[in-house]
Amino acid sequence: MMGSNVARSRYRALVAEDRIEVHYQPIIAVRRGEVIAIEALARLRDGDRLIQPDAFLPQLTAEDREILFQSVLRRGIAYLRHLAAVAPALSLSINVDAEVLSRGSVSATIEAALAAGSILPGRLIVELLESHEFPDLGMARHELEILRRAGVAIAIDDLGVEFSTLKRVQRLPVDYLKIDKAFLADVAQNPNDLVFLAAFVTMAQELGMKLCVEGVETLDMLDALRIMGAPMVQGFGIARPMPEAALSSWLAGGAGRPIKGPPRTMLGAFALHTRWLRVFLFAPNEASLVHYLRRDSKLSLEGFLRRAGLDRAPLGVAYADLMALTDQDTLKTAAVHAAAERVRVLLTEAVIAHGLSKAGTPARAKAARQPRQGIADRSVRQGGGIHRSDESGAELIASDF
Ligand code: G
Ligand code: MN
Repeated sequence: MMGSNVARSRYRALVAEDRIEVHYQPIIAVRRGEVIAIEALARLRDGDRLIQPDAFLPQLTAEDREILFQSVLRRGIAYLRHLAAVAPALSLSINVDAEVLSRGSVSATIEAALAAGSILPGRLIVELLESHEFPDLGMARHELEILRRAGVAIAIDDLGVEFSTLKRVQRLPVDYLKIDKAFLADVAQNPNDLVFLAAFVTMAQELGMKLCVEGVETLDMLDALRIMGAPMVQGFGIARPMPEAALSSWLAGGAGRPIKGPPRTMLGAFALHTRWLRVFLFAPNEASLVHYLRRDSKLSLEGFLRRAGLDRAPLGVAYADLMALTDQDTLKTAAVHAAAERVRVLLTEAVIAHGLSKAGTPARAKAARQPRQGIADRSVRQGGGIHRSDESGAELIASDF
């Protein structure tokens, strides 16, 4: 192990020598099942070793990190140009922290790089990292405003942790939220964590902002997020960050296809019931309640439970009880709520008992246990597996609201 001071000067020297490599991780639009952006992620090359940002970033000064940013930007734009024939509309995400942004030259660097590469500003996303506070908030805001006016999208990265607070969303010129992977990480043990993601989805819709959920590692997570209407996702389950050559062949692997239909996994079923509960809790009047809550509505779990062979299980019985209550002429709200809570508790238990990615066919479960190979490779892009709309008349749940 290198001592920390040795490592620090080594990392700084690598940046100064531009021993920087960029890997790219795809971001997919969930409903279309298509790659719409790639995030540029910096690595440092030291002989055989490829050093990851969590190791080197804390060791660099703001000045080093600005040099790093400039290099990643230049390489990313060159790569977009290289991809022009395969992916002419692909967007590029690059990361910048609050200290670098406060130095006041990021917007000029970006405008020059875009002009030099003939890339439209609308294809660039600047992700503001969670790692630092602003030494000069006025300057940083000024920089962001220039970029926004030019048409560059501004994202809050890793929203919900460290310095990526809701206050930044409220007060900075931001139009894109990237939700930290912490909100998904424990969802197999705590499916109720999806409530936070549902709240972020609603917030982005109401604010007219784009939204990407990070850390999508399994099919279940993708299924649940699709049901919840999350517009974009990123994570090892879709694809790992890759060097240029690997990403180019990954992109050449085929066009995306829409991901549709009812939930395929227990976590997806849980997400659907969470939506049902939101409608129940927030619907403005009884007429709309009855419309949405019924057994034949888009929010119905009946088909899922039947296909999963659970209609006679306690969960299925509890769901039938809930539906019987919604069939009544006058809704008994307290009773409906209690029955819905029981369904939620049983679904929680079922998610925990099944573990992630075991609700599908064996092939599906296997695919999800090997996220390295990528869910999207197999099922989104090539049409096999879990997302194929293999039931005739499948509803496009996610787009109904
Ligand atoms: O949000 P941020 O820019 O920090 O995210 C990018 C980092 O997160 C990269 O270092 C990438 O390797 C990592 N990452 C991307 N997808 C996943 C995932 O699904 N799970 C985990 N644990 N890390 C991921
Ligand atoms: Mn990022």
